[in-house]
Amino acid sequence: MKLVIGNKNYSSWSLRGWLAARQSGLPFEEICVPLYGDDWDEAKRRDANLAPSSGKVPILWDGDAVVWDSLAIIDYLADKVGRDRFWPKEDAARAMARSIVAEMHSGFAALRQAMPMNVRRRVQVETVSDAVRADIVRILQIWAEARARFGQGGPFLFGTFSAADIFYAPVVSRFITYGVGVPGFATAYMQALWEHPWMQAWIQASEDEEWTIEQFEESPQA
Ligand SMILES: N[C@@H](CCC(=O)N[C@@H](CS)C(=O)NCC(=O)O)C(=O)O
Repeated sequence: MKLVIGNKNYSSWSLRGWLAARQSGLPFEEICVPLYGDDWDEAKRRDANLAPSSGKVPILWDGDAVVWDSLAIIDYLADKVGRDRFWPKEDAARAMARSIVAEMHSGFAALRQAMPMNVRRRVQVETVSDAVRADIVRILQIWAEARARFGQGGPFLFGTFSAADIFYAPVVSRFITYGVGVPGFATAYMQALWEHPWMQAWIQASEDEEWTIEQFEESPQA
């Protein structure tokens, strides 16, 4: 398999696709492309197979099969290696995990726009808009419920590492790098996720990257 991803420091959807590929346990080759610059547009023009359809990353190639969306990548890999590797076994837990992953996939636009993922960055956000605050409150509510109802088996949202953690990993990065204050239970969860060996590998690679994208280095918007 081949996984096309963007700059590790900035590309939150790539992080999800990459964690999904790691979670599958299958071997894959990683193709990292610099996003948002002329290089990326040029690369897409040169190689129509690089980013078919949406022109966005992550993209998983498995022989002739191509999957161009992070959630579809999880579904595709779960079909290949078994649902239990990605989703909780128990119905009530899996129902919630599926719902919160879908909620992340289709929502939280205010948070995403105001605090774009930037793994290397450390800033202290002083004020946030009502819309961003509402997103943060909703995420903390989701984490609290998942941890309280289903988190007994380990430090992650549903105990063991799952698709839910894959989808909320970029949020953990944002909360850390923008200095978002969170309650103790959330700090413990964020620490467990941040210290996960795959996250540590991604963080290290982000720090080693030389690309800088100016629009994501500007002061966070309230
Ligand atoms: N819904 C898509 C979103 C993918 C997406 O927006 N990717 C961004 C990078 S994080 C991208 O490729 N941007 C580059 C572009 O739009 O040219 C998914 O879940 O994978």
